[in-house]
Amino acid sequence: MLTRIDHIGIACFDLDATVEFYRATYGFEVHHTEVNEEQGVREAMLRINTTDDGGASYLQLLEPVREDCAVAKWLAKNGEGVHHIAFGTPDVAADAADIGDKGVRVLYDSPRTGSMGSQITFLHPKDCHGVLTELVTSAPARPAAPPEH
Ligand code: CMX
Ligand code: CO
Repeated sequence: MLTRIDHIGIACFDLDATVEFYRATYGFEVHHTEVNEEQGVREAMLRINTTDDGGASYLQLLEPVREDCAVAKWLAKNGEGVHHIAFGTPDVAADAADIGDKGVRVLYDSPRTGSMGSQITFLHPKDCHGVLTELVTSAPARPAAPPEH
C-alpha cells in the first residue's frame, strides 16, 4: 500500500548550486548525500517533513555523473526541472507486482538500491499519464543501541 510521498526527484546540472538555492531560499538543509553509480547520479536528500507512518518526505536533487544515465538524457532533452515523483510503501515488491498486474510497465524485475539503502523501482511514464513514478521502501531504522549498564 502506498502511504506517503517519499520524495520528488529534481534534475539539475550543478548539485552544489541547486542545494545552495534550496538552502538560501527556503532554509532546507541537506539530510544526506551519496553517489548511486548504478543510477548514474550524485544526489542530495533534503528532508521536508516526517510523516504519520514513521517515514519522511524529501526533495531529491539529482546531478548526473555520466552521460549515458537516465537523468543526463532527460536533462539534455528538457533542461532542469521535476524528473519524477516517488511514493513510499512498506513493501515495494508487492506493490510493484500489483501495479504491474494492472498493465503498467514496471521497469525493474526486482527492486534495486536507492537513497539511504532504500529499495526502489520505477513505473514507465508513458503508462502513468506522463509522470515517471518511483516506488520506495525505506531501509529499516537502525535498532536503538542497548542501554548501558
Ligand atoms: N518523465 C516523464 N516522461 C519521461 C521521462 C520523465 N522523467 N523520461 C522520459 N520520458 C518520456 C520521454 O519524453 C519520451 O517520450 P516521447 O517518446 O513522447 O518523446 C519517452 O518517455 C521515452 O524517453 P527517452 O528520452 O527515449 O528515454 P528512455 O526511454 O531511454 O528512458 C526511462 C526513459 C523512464 C525508461 C528511463 O528514464 C528510466 O529507466 N528511468 C528510471 C531510472 C531513473 O530515472 N533513475 C534516476 C533517478 C534515481 C533515483 O530516483 O534514485
Ligand atoms: Co528518486
